[in-house]
Amino acid sequence: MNNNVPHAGAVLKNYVGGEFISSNTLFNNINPVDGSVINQVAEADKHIVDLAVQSAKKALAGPWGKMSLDERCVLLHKVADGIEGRFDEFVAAEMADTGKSFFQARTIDIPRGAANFRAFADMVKAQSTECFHTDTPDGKGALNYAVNKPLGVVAVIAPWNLPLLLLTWKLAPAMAAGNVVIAKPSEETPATATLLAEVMHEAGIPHGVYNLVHGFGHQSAGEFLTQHKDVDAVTFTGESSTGSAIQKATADGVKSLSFELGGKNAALVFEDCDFDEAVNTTARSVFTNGGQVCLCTERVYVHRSIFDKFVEALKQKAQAIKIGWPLDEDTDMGPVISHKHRDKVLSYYQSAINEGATVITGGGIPKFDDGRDQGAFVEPTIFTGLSENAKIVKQEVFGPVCHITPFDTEEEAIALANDTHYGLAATVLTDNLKRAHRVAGQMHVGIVWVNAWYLRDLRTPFGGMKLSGVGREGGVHSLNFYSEPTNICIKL
Ligand code: NAD
Ligand code: 6OH
Repeated sequence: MNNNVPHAGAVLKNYVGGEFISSNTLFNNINPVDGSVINQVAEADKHIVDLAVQSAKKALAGPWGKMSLDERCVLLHKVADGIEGRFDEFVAAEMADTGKSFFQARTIDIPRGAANFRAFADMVKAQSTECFHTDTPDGKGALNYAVNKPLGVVAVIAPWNLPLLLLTWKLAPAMAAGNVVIAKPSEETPATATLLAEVMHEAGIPHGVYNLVHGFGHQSAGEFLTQHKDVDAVTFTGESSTGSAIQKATADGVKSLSFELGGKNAALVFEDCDFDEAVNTTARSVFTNGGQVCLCTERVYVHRSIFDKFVEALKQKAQAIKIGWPLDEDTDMGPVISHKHRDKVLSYYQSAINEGATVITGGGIPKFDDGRDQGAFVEPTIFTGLSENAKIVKQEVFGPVCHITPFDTEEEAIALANDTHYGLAATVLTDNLKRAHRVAGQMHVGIVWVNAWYLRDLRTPFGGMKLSGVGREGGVHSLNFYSEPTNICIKL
């Protein structure tokens, strides 16, 4: 299974100041498809994290801080070239760590890793700064203009669901804006961040600009980073509760924070939708990546006049999902990330059943009669019949599951969709243009898709309201977060 996986059987090291370094503590990196050990990972202790921070500071004061914007952008394009040049290795590493399908890794995760570097290298060159002419009593005036400076040492803490995509989504703008970075990938998915260190090295990124520390959150590399006095900013994607812990840990140091957190996203399916398209889009939004995308739909609200027909059609889609080995061309869905996460997803399935849900399909573990029975698979699952207060309707599951509720009026649908502590994304399915604008404008979320899902333009604002995040990234929002403007006022 792991034969073509880069560094299979070896130790994945930290990358600090341009050197790959091991540590005294190793942990196993597990393939969730069959529970096998892919390789071991060197956990960074406090000393290694401190070395990374000091190397980063040195690079900022040295070659990276002195480099012209043009030179920096050329290097970022070289990093994108490097990812593309080692494309198959990145795909194999991401598939082994996550169990995601070959199709998804090669069409979404890894291409976006390269695209993030290209996009922000181009966007930073097009960035302008503010300029104001100011009247003064002597009539001669003053000129105000802002210059952008990097924040400094930026800790980038990433989750396991889209490992390279989400790490580079933050690394690329941070580096484009001139910062030095310390990447902390999830302990579940250390491989592509390590390959990226090799690419950075080969591309000629000056030593200390990109540092990589492996480990966990609590009392490990994650906390050592957020508590480090010389880390100037923390940019984090992950669970809302972890965001809260990081907010507490960074409070004394008053660091800049950007958080992309969890979601409990709704899809609103109106009676005037293109029915087949609405079913296809909803199936994609519920089951892509085994439901392990923060933007996935977990609550579906369907107009009562088409409810039964829609539930039946989505059931057919769920039952047609091919679950299996990542390398099989026809595999649609792999396992969830780990046995621990599978237990969590299954406990939500059980709570739905205990609360009286109707199981439309799924609800358990698929049986294969081969090595996959040792993996972390769960069935794509659809429930109906629960009240809006049921646990599975309120809390983020992060698995291939949704609950479907009927509604009668547009007002009711909007109220149901907004009745959540989260506020990341919503999907509106209707062919009525006025309704599309009216409903989309009333969603309390950062992103609304109308007749689409996960259609991304990297220039657009991206982020969440309420428990789903703090701030926005994407386009100028990213560049602004990763920069500090200094205003210069010149008396004329
Ligand atoms: P997680 O919060 O458990 O872990 C994310 C990262 O934080 C990991 O690298 C982990 O090691 C680290 N970490 C954990 N505790 C820490 C601490 N106390 N201090 C510092 N670092 C710590 O999240 P996960 O389980 O890896 O990812 C799934 C979650 O991420 C879901 O809730 C999902 O909705 C969310 N997510 C959100 C977005 C978004 O853009 N809004 C994108 C992807 C995932
Ligand atoms: C959450 O799991 C997915 C987030 C996606 C992005 O941040 C992106 O830029 O596509």
